[in-house]
Amino acid sequence: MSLEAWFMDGSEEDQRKPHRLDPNRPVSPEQLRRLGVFHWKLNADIYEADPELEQIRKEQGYSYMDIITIHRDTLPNYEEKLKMFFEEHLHLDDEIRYILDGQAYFDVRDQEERWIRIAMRKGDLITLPAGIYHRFTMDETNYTKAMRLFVGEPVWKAYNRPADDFDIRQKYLASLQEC
Ligand code: KMT
Ligand code: NI
Repeated sequence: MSLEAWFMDGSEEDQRKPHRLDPNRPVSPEQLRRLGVFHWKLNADIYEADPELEQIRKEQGYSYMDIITIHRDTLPNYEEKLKMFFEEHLHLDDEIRYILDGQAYFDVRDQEERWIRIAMRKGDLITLPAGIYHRFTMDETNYTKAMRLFVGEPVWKAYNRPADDFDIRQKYLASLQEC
């Protein structure tokens, strides 16, 4: 199963709603790959002893991992954090997330600055490249449990847009030109 993604409408309505265009304009896995977004579908029921996950971590060098449960009752400063996650930002490293339970959305900007919404469901492992503008939101179910992976010691620092002067941003833009 591939990821389901679509171009967003421009409405300011509740960020947790799907925000599909009418008619819906799907975005293919190929289009996402061109933006540097990669995906694996895994069996989240066996994440604690999954050889497939182990192999990906080894191959990609994802040495660090922790688990975050995003729900009003489990995450301190829930509202404040959700607000931060939904600010358009970038990181200096890849953002790697594996949905163990529940669901949520990642939004990424394409090469023409359009928002693409990616539906993350149980079993989806995604990597967003360093330097891509993106944001995160819960959907209407308001619950997700995710594994956070990182190459080496994690750096959570987010740079809100505009962050165009960073080398990583310029490097990312250059990587788009190559395809
Ligand atoms: C980010 O950087 O946007 C996040 O870490 C989102 C929450 S983790 C599923
Ligand atoms: Ni992020």
